[in-house]
Amino acid sequence: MTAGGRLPGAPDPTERIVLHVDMDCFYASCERKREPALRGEPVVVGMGYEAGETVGAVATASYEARAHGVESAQAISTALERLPRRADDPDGPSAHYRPVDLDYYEDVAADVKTILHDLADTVREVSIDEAYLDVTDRTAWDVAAGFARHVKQRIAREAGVPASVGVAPDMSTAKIASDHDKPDGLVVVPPDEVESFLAPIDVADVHGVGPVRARELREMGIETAGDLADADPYALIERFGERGRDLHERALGRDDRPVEPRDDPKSLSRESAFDGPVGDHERVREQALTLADAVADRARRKDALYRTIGVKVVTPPYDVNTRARSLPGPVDDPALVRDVAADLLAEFADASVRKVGVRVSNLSFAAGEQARLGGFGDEHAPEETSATADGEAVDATDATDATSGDGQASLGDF
Ligand code: DCP
Ligand code: MG
Repeated sequence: MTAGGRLPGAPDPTERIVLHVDMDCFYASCERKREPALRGEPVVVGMGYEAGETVGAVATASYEARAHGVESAQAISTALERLPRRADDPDGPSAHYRPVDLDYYEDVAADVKTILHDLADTVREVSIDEAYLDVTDRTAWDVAAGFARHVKQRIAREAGVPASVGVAPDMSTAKIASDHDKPDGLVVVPPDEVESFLAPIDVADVHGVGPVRARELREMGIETAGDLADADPYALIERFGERGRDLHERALGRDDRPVEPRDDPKSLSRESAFDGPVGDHERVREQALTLADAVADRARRKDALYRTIGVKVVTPPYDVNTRARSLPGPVDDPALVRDVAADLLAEFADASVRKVGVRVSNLSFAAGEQARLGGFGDEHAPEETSATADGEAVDATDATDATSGDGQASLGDF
């Protein structure tokens, strides 16, 4: 592999192995996890939808429903014309309609992200159902397909939902690869196949090309990524400014962006699942106190103060309950995290519990050293506090935190 036109010292993108994971019809798959009778059936999940009503918009549809022309962002009324409710038309083609239950989907997403953090040191969570992993140190090109299969299998087995995976030397190509053979896709594009893989891809699917730019490119006779790669970069720059140069580079599979975790979490949390529902409140409480200590420790290491302390309790079948208490001002107080968590948990003393979590949120960040004056010594090793990864690899719940960075929709308390 040659270094192309890169500056000396710039990272060689062909040295990296980037994996992109995107869950298949994610909300619908979550509904199937909760309700296995929906497997293999057309499923439509509606935002603002209520049982028996025609209001709302399609958040997602299972692939069986997509085959009938139902798609994301469509009005539920349109979807119902294409695929009536099962109960209304038991004989013809029909679908199961369900309202969005974001708490539950975020819970499943947190399980997925935990697995991803276990599989890679560097994970960039992009949305509730999508992430990039830098797996350069975990695999090699000749066994990358096996690694990707392992990723899919672990997600399926441990989180109970299907994913599509793409592997490529850069983020942009990895994303196109994960989308290339959906659902249940597994596409590996080694460095020497990037150009030929990208060439026939529709120009609208190139990273950074939205519908408007796609139309403009088509007007210029550019239909595919290959056309874009062959286009005169100066003509693209003239038309689109510096962005034109980026597009040209992306079409060639030249995307040097490193996989970087999103920083500045809105909250910090830890959670753990029991093997099965636990009715013994003392056991649940003990687990929550351990999690409280872990969260408080984590906040301290990040020099974070918190104003809100919360718990999450998942009860059968998969009901996600969250409770939180806000404090008068920001604190760094591990004993208080324990006390508040135990107190909030008391409401669930008679419940059987699948999973428990503790969260601190409403974070503010103290200025570096100041927060250390309280006597934290060398046990907070500098490499732990300065590295962006900062142990996130094993923290289940930072997964959801980073998801929250993307939008209000996923900014729930857990
Ligand atoms: N979503 C939404 N409204 C949209 C698009 C998506 O509410 N207009 C939600 C529902 C999706 C989830 O986000 O399940 C993930 O979005 P994706 O674009 O990844 O779509 P899916 O995962 O549903 O399907 P695919 O298999 O194409 O990834
Ligand atoms: Mg998806």
